[in-house]
Amino acid sequence: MASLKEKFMTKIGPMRERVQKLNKEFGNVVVDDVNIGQIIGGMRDIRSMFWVISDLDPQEGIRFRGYTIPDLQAKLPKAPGGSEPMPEGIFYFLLTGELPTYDDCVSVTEEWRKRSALPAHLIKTMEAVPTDTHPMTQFAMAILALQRDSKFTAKYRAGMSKGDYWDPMFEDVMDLLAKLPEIAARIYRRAYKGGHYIAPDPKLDWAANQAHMLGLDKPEFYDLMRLYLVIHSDHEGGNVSAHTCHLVGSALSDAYYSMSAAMDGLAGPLHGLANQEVLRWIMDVMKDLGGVPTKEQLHKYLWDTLKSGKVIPGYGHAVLRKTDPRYVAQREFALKHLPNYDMFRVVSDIYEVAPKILIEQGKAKNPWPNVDAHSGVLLYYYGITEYDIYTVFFGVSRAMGILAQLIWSRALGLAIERPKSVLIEWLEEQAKKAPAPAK
Ligand code: HAX
Repeated sequence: MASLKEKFMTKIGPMRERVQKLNKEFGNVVVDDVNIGQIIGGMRDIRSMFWVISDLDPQEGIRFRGYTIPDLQAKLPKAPGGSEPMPEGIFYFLLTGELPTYDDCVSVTEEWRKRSALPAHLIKTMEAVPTDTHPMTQFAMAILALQRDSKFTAKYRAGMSKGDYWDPMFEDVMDLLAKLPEIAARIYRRAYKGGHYIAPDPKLDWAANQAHMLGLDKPEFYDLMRLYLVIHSDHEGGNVSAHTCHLVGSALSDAYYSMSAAMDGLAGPLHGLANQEVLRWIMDVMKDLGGVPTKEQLHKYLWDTLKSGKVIPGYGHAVLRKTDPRYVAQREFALKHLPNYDMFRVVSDIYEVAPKILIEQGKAKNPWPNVDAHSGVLLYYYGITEYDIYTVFFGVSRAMGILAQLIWSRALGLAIERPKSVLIEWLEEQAKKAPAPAK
């Protein structure tokens, strides 16, 4: 059986050829127009980034290498006794484009286990941070502290050919992914469990070990972690965390710099932090309304949230125009395992009420829930009630996608990113040249 690295090596040559052919022979083909609204409005929908591993359709949602979430649930290998796909499988699949066997997944688990020990300097750094520092800050700092050990940076300094960049990048990515679950668990146990750490269990797969080190040894929760870590792994290239990783990496900053920067973006409330915001908001709803509210009460509460100038967290999306399939996957998990849980009933009722209100308000282009509207309630149910930690788990998962792409970016020799910014005078000049708008 070929190792993941050997398998990946077989994919580099053919992909390089495809990219080089496109660039050389069709580099001048125009594929998109850009208007002033897009330039002012966050570059929305401009097709200007090359991503190898996933694609997001506004109506259908995410496809990982062409596969939907239900496809992956059916086709990716499961851990013994588990019913959700192993994250090791999605990483293998994103990187190589080939569905792994169970043995392939086990070899990734084993590879990560071998690389998982946290260096003493990292532990010292983590212990020096005040425990009430936000978990995402701690997470980004911990990743950055590991930069000291970057193999890419050491090899680059020693002198390395461009064609070889992908190799130490692969090594750094494997080293980093191996360590993320324990870093996340240490942040959690230090902030909320008195610093009583739980050692990893070498018999467990990556996701189950994440659950175990958090202190939640329940097969059902192992499965939730597997599902959670698979579905958050990638969402094409333009979202803030993925784009940040790509942008920073394009300067040949190594995996630690790129990933740490990506986590700073994921920590924004309009992006990954929305999962924490959703839970906080639901707790407020239940506190203010004395338990599970009626739909009439929810209706008023949602309107009050909007009228106070806030967003409804977990709703809307920059690309999606339908309910996020990642929301659906989590809803199905909840219907199977916790159908009568009060907080899940509130989440379900919001799903009935919020889209109608957002449509009536007429501002949000997408009134439907995104991934973050559902993840918190599942974690809360199994005992992770400290919602400030939620985005860290998102980060552990997102690392697999954006770092798989980073390896590809180095393998393909992708260029440093450098879009052209424009001044208001230039935009006004373009506006003057345009035909007068129809009255
Ligand atoms: N509640 C209230 N208003 C909303 C809204 C929501 N959930 N979603 C969008 N809007 C508003 C926007 O704030 C914007 O208002 P202004 O015109 O006053 O600026 C207007 O509707 C148009 O926005 P849009 O074009 O539909 O949405 P954007 O592409 O600009 O933004 C966001 C997409 C996800 C940031 C947005 O929908 C939002 O703020 N949602 C709530 C936060 C959230 O759930 N974020 C997580 C998104 C998924 C993700 O990245 N996860 O990590």
